[in-house]
Amino acid sequence: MRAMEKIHPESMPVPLSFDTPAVSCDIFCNVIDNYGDIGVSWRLARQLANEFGLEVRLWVDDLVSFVKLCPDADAALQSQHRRGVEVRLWGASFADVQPAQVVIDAFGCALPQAYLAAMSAASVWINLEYLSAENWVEGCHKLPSPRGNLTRYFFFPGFTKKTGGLLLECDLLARRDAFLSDSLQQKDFWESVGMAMPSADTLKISLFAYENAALAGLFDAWANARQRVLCLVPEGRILPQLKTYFATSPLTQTGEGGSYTRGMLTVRVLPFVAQEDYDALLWACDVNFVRGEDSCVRAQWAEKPFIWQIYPQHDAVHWQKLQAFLNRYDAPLSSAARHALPDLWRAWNDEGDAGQAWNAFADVLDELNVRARTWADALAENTLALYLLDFIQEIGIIRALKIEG
Ligand code: TRH
Repeated sequence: MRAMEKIHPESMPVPLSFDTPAVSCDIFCNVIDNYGDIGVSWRLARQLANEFGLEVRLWVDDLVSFVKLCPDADAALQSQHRRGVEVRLWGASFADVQPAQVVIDAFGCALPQAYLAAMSAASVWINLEYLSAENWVEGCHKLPSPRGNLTRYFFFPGFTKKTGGLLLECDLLARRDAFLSDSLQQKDFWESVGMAMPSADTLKISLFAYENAALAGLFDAWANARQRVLCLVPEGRILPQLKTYFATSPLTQTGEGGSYTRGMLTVRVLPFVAQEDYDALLWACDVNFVRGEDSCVRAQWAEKPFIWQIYPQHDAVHWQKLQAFLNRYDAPLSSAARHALPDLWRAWNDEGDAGQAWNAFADVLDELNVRARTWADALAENTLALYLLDFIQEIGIIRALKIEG
């Protein structure tokens, strides 16, 4: 592997020099469901390729899901180059594939046998884990797991310096600030979703969600709110419930292009957009409902109050994950906000009375706006790609020492 400069999180990304060949990196993504697995893998692949000059191949076993995030890609191709990344269909034979210097299996997916057999002890092998705010993560981050002559290392994203941090492109925060201070960019965004810029006294909410029986109560609360509420819903799993709500609610007006109005509430359904374009929706709104893992992180970088619908697990361990996050996020809040925020998050995740919980949440929005900013500012020091490259170099040094010893 070519030598990389020691990279510090405070520093700007160090562009790799051109006098040596680029470090090669294979990222394997097994799409289990939804868009989180491919969302994280695709974001990391682009960042490693475009900000750090790695030669990245992204192996995906479900190109149809990939095309949702990258609409100019072709789900029928075995191999294609998109945004500086070689995207390969994971399914074909690996007999002739030369393993990369850095191998990342996203979320513990099992590598193809033939590929594994071709890996050498010199390969740096990382298991990129799911994000969690739980305390145990710090103890497990970077742990080695020997596999024959290979070693696989756990790499845990997280919220502290002792974890792998969060995915954050080097220009994201500047682009966000530019958007927020430029009414022309905002106007362009609203035009892109077929709308005029909403009035300043309209509360704008994005709602990206799994099925949720709490939706009707929430819509009722917004329909009866004191101020206008504009809710933008990316198409997806919540749509059948949305349609049922408006089909059965009296006084609903149905407008063009998938919009519904009832009382103070207007709901508009939006098409699913390319991954790079989703951030503008979060920036343009005052409150964001997000889900899974990647959209939740994006909502945090948007610096707006947000409600997280965590991916539900059968053994209910997601409640511990949710609470662990809340413990960190809530700590400096006033007593009113420390009740209002978790109450709404729990009601939304529990499919309970989110409508009732909403009103208390709305009362503390100013405080939550401040918290969203202090939270994101503190987190921005822990960026995943930089920590990962530091760690890859660390492993390389450990290995070199072992060989010399
Ligand atoms: O789709 P998710 O619910 O994903 C998941 C998966 O279910 C996964 O199996 C699970 O383990 C994980 O959650 C925790 O939510 P997530 O992670 O937010 O991924 C959605 C991706 O879709 C994210 O990268 C943002 C992107 N996106 C777009 O590209 N365009 C859009 O219009 C929208 C709304 C989202």
